[in-house]
Amino acid sequence: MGTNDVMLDADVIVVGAGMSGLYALKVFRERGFRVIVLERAAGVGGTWFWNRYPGARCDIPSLEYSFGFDPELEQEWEWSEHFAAQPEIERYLNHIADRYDLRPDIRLETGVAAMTFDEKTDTWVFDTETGEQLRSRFCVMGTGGLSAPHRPDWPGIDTFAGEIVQTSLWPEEGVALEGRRVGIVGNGSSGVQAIPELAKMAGHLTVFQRTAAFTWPSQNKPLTDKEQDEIKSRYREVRAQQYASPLATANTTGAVIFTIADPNKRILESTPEERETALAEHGFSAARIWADSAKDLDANAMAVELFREMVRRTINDPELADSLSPKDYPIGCKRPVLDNGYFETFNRDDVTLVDLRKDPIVEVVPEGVVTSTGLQELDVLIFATGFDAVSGALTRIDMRGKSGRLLCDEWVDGPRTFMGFAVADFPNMFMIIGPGSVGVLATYPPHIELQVGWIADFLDYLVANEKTHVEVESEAQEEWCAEVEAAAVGSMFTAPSCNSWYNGGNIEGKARVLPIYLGGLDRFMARARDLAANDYEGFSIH
Ligand code: NA7
Repeated sequence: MGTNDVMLDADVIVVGAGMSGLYALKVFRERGFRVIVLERAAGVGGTWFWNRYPGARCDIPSLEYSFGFDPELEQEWEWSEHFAAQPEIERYLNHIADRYDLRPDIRLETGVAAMTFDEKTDTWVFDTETGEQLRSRFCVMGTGGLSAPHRPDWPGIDTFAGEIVQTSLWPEEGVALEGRRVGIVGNGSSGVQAIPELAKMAGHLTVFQRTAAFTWPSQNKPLTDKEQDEIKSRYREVRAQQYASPLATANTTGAVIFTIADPNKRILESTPEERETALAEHGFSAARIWADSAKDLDANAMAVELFREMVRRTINDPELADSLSPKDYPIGCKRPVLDNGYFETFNRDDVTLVDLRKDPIVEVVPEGVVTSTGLQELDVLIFATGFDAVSGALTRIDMRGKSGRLLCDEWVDGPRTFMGFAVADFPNMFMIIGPGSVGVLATYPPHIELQVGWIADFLDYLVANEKTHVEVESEAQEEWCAEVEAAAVGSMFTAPSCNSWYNGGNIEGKARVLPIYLGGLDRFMARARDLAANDYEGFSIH
């Protein structure tokens, strides 16, 4: 069978019905492509389907963490808080699925077990976990950067007689916590959000902490009509700012996630009185108002000390305060964590901290978790232990490109891509916000719009020119990888003491590389547009 007469189930198969997949379906379909979306979950929403643990909330202001492709949608949707909680975002994404009639082309509970590029016909063959086989010309991965859950394999974990849950796989029917002895492992964003809520519900909460966290008060509050109307009255300008900015932000309301540094403040030159005033005015956030702490490790160390001072002032018990004080790694190496009363929770009598650096895990037994000082009896054990981030959702699929090359083998030393869009030897495959792009550093919905638009234009170009094969050249890919590396020099993400999901350091045995381009979304997209204008140079097309 020639390439043109092969039977296709779709022109494009999109993997994932989260924000990326939903928008990709809408756009590709409007461009005339036949599209099928494959989704493992029982509902749409991706991250916002799975992460339904108590306290789950976005850390980007709602009015910016939303799509700008349809002004009517923007005006009709009402956000209730500055930082929307999971149920509200899940409702929003379901609304999008309905409003644009996306559901008929989405197959839920249909995970992708394997995908293989068929070189004879220039098509992708998908084997689903439900036993079906589907074939398409192109595939577009909307699998997300934080969607491959990671759980440590502690000895004896399978013997636990109670319930084990992961924040990132929280059951839709919920988990009974009231009055029970609950343990939680992990204090990144998920743990820090969940801990104050769990403490209110559980009979007793035990927090197992490996690394103390820097967290910043979220300052979340209800959105007033006035605030919302003000942004809505100038939404085009806000979106234009987002699309053109390095982080896809417009600094509308409470955009505190990335930085609140004052360009005129340098902690290395500050007096003790100035630092005291900063603590009085900003509390924990006093540690991140300094411009010099982002690039200078000495300045950063002083800012860390300010944070630790604030922990000492907040926590009643000095030994507990010491355990909760971050050490040995700089501010800014991990993604900022926004909190709602996290530290204060540890002053409660019904909350215990187990500092795993002082008191390591020995094993899990049916009754609970044994550490070096003894048994913590538990009814429920919750893992908020993060993700095999950025590349994990892709490497967990048995994806075979040319000559049967397996993606997870190709990426054993870290992902190698061209701008996160494509991978050499994996023709006709595109990724939305893939490894090697600006990734999670730019606000997802506007960022997704730009990336999907670029991919859709490329697909149009291929069809218009009657091309059935597109593949990035390895030289172009290597040049891009070198550029990503160069852009990361001097950033806190690559500080030797930094272990974070950004750089793979959160998972034992994972290659330590930063597959995120730090040059900003504005520069990234300008580059992508130039490439398109030059007939997609760097790609071999036939
Ligand atoms: P994170 O930020 O990766 O946090 C995971 C937490 O789990 C972190 O405190 C880890 O400690 C801890 N962890 C991981 N493995 C272990 C083991 N084996 N033992 C003890 N503790 C462990 O994931 P989140 O889900 O909280 O947040 C991910 C992103 O989602 C977040 O940045 C936002 O962008 C949204 P560690 O620091 O590695 O020592």
